[in-house]
Amino acid sequence: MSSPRRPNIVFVLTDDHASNAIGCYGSVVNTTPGIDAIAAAGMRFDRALVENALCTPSRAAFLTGTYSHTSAVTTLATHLTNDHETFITALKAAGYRTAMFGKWHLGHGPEHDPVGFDHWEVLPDQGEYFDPEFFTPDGPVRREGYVTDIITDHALAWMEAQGDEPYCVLVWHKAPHRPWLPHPRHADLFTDPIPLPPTFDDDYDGRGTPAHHATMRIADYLTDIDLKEDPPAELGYAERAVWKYQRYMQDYLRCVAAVDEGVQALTDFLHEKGRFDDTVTIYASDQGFYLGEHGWFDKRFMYEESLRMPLVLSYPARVAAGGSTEALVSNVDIAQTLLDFAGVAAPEGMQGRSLVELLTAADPTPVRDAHYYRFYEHDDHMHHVWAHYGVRTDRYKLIYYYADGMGLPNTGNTSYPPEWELFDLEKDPYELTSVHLDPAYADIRRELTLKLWDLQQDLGDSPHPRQPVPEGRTR
Ligand SMILES: [Ca+2]
Repeated sequence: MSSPRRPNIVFVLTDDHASNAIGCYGSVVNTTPGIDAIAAAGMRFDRALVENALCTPSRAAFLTGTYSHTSAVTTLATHLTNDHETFITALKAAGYRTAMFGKWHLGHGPEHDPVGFDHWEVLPDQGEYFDPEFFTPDGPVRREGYVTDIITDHALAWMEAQGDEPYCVLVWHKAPHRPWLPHPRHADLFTDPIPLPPTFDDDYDGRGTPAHHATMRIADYLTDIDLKEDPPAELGYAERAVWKYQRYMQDYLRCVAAVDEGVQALTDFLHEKGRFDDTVTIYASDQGFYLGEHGWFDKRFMYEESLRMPLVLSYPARVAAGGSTEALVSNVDIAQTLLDFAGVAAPEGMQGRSLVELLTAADPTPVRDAHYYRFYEHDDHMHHVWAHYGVRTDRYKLIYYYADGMGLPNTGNTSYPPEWELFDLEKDPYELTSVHLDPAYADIRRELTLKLWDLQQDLGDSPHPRQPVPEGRTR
């Protein structure tokens, strides 16, 4: 008896696409029929969390199946060295055809160029929206057109050329990353007022210094380049903030519209070829994003909007349609999940979990009881978010801002006293009031402090020297 055909893998990753701007996650600001169709044909993950809410480290986590301290890709300035094994190198060694199109952002040159791919064409660093240059093994090429469309079209052409052998293609978009330049064909979308999120006027009362200190407020920190036009002169501060939100969201959502069309084109192609059912199709973003929640744009914080990435996956041959799960899953899990579906052993040292049982079993065992997060870029010159780490369980979140750049690149030198925050997500889903000093939460705080300490030991990370050793543990 011949074994079942190994699945194709089509992995679409976007940059900074928040769940709150995806229809199947309940968006009230836009629709995304292409992405929603993947969820409808498979599984929607409602608690897919990143281990570091920043472009470069998150990409490394997806590829290597490891946390930032293991890959050594902690900030935007630390790039992935290509001696690492990834799910791509493992798939290629197992006979898969492999290709990469789009945003790489893991460094360039002999030590950092993509490895394990039969074909690759990647944007230099952040890349450009219009007439972008791509780096390829044969040198740089400039292509006319809109970046999202070019990435999709080139991926489709490569898929068409693969014939019947199993392949894995990464379609990793730049969009909808700042500065949010949409295609002119979408210029008429989102001209009606876009609803404000409930925490748009957040004044950060109830949180520590870091939320006050960050410079991500839409009202104050979006630039002329972001907004592309000046607010009407007669507007007061509050009205101007709403005007900027509307301007920001229009361009952001128009960029998403092109992404969703590209996703639709990819799944249309798979359906036409009769391959949708035995293809693992994934849509995810490298982290979440603030779409006016807490008054912010951008990411970085361990708060829900940036911690949580959208993640939907279809594979009709093995995964039932229309499912959703609140299991705590992570971007470090994707590498092992894809290898497991392909029947390829994960390289030693990967630190995630395969989600195949969660995706296919009627009564799966829990994936994990707590998620570990760490953000390293301390007080950078643009966003001024403090470095921090923490743990999130089903109900609670503990965050430690150790307030130190630790000499890492792209981090500030200023030093502040460390601070803690603790949130009860059941009672306070918007994370407006830290209960770290509330005596009613003393037991929870103690338990989570131990959980965080133990997770760091288990994963091979080290608590910051400033953090006191919890009772019952040693450094
Ligand atoms: Ca990103």
